Amino acid sequence: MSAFLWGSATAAYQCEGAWNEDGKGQSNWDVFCHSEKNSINPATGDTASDHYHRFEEDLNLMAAGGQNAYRFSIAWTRIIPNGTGVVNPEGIAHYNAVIDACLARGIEPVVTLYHYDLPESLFVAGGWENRRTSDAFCAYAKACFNAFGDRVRTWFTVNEPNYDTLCCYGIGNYPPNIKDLSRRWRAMYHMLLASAKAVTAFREGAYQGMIGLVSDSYAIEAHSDTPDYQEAKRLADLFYNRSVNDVAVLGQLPTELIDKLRSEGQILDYLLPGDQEILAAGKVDMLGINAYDRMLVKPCTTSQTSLSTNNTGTADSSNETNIAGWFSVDEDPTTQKNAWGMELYPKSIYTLLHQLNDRYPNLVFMITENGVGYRDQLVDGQVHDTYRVDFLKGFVNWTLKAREEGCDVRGYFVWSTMDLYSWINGYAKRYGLVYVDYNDNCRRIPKDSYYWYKDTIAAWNQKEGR
Ligand code: BGP
Repeated sequence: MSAFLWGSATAAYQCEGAWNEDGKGQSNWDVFCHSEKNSINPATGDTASDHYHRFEEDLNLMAAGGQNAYRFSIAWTRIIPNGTGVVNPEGIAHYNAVIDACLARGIEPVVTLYHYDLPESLFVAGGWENRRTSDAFCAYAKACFNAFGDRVRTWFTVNEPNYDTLCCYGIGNYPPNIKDLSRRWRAMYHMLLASAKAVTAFREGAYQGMIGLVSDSYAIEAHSDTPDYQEAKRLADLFYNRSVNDVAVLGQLPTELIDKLRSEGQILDYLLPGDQEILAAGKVDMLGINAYDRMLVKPCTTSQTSLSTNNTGTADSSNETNIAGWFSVDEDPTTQKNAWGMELYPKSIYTLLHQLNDRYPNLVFMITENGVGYRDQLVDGQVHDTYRVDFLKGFVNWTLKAREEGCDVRGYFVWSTMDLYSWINGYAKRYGLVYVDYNDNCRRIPKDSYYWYKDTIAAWNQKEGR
């Protein structure tokens, strides 16, 4: 059996910079971050962590830290700058260099095709609300399989269809900044359709390796077990988890979801004849799980849907989720949280893995992201992020326990490899194992968590006799 993947993860827009170099087209995030709509933390990814120019240095640090895998995303706008049409050879050359640099260091490249950044031309034509985007994505995916499929063995189609579309069309903090969940369901459906089409193209091309989708899945819990709380849990599971995972893993949109949306009067005219076959053919080989926190839910008592999120890391801002007719997100005053209100609750990964394993027996899992944001401080050339070590240690231990108990987890990736742009939160919210000194030419400084991770991987290898 191949080695367990111990790695870390990034996404193109968040770390690459070089936003207008080597023939790259503009993405919706380039345009949004350059606009006045980007008002909460008006930072851009223009330079970001300068990873585009420094990937070798970053890979050297990964290799020196014992990491044997790197999850990164490809910027669609570097490969097909206008979204459809001509392939940009400089974009292909860049990712060839990244992939080759991984392999030269014994690092398995784990590629995500889509991580939030959509070519602007497709975005103005309706983005994911437009079904044609799913065909454009499939053509882009084929270009990537064709160029990199001889070396990349682990692929993911789309990152977080749930969270991304919830921010784009529910909370409204990501472009196109809409607050209308009916539009969210449409966009998410097309993303899932796009993923299924790409999975089929991967199989038809007979490429080696595995392909999956990355899902932000949640352990759904509640303070009470009364029937109304049980119903809130069922609906939250449908809303966050099954709406994505059933489609990716079982190849079908849950009937309960279709019924629920219809009962709200939504017109599901985007469900077309023939789609069921597309979804059924495009079932994934594995599910990537981005694990940050659980969902503690309760019955919804408001008649208005309201969604907000804390993008400032201050008490002036809050996280609120009330989905009318579905559920509300509850709070546990006894658990610790970071400044952005995220619960620090490592056991959630154990509960989640078992919940998913019960629902989808024998499914292969990969923890594609796990991490915590803090305003880390560089003091005397060091970053003592003991809070992050505690958090990650808890998640690793609970993941391995679930694995020992039969959940087929094949890898674990810390979010993030180094500090990078945090969507809307700017650069103050840091996740990296490596500190990026934005005031000093993006100098890299490994944090305590980097060394902890290195030791953890070394201990694992020793135990496994590697
Ligand atoms: C996930 C995304 C990542 C990353 C992470 C941290 O949802 O896949 O891209 O950003 O969350 O979230 P944030 O940066 O919003 O704090």
